[in-house]
Amino acid sequence: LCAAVLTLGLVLLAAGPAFGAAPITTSIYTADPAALVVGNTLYLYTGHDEAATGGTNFVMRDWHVFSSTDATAFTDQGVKLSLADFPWAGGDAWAGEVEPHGGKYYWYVPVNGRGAGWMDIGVAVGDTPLGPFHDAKGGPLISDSTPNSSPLNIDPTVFTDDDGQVYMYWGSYNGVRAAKLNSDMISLNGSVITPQGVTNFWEAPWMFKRNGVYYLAYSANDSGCSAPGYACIRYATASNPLGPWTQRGVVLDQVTSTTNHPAIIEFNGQWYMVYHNANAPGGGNFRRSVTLDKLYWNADGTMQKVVQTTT
Ligand code: FUB
Repeated sequence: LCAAVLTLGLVLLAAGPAFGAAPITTSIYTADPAALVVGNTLYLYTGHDEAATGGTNFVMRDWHVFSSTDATAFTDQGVKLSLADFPWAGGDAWAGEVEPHGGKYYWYVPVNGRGAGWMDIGVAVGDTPLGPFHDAKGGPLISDSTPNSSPLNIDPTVFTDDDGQVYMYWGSYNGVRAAKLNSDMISLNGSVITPQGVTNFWEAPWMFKRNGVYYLAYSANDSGCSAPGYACIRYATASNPLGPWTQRGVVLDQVTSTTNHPAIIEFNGQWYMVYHNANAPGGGNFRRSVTLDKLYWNADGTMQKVVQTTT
């Protein structure tokens, strides 16, 4: 018996703790993670998939916040922002991101502002990472004069450089856009540009900086990295926050959901790829689950492809 227990212990030790592709929750379906570290806590801001079993479109009305102090066990802090917080918004609580600034937390979200095809970007603000959050502008920060604009105004990622200048990237399908934000965080500083070199861009940009290099990870759906209808996560690097960018390859292969959405962050000395898939029981393309896996760097500043754990 002692030998059996010892063998089992050694096997468990060798396998290490279960980690990764397990969803951060199975109580609800979550998608489109954005990650933020404040103090000793990792916050994940997620969308909330509410499509019925077999549903063929997104049903998304609010956003949740999850917190963790070990990147393994996550606490659902509940609905911290919803469409009801934007009286001018009609639907589609899609992929947002939170950026701290001046002691406040700004939550940028794409919403359907005026009916099908009209995607706008709004911004809410709160005094803590958990809010409470309220509409900071009373209307969209980004909006278009036509429906089904090209690109759609979705999936904002907001990044603050070392000099304090804040940048926002967003877009979908037909390209990525970028602009500087003013220090009020609710208005643009200058014009909207089309950054160069972001090849195969589909949606879901995530911008960050490491060792003086700017990184832009994003969802791509070219045949070089994913099956038709599915997406991989590519990334590019630049020496300037507005580009031009150089394509560096695939950091995450396609997952079990058609869409994917990256958030790359360092927490307690370990880098993570936070993303979503359809692995939760009853999951699907419109019933997704946020998960995370460890991410490792090469000495030359490129990222190793993330291994999607299955435990
Ligand atoms: O969740 C709705 C949309 O699907 C997001 O805006 C995209 O990033 C994709 O995940």
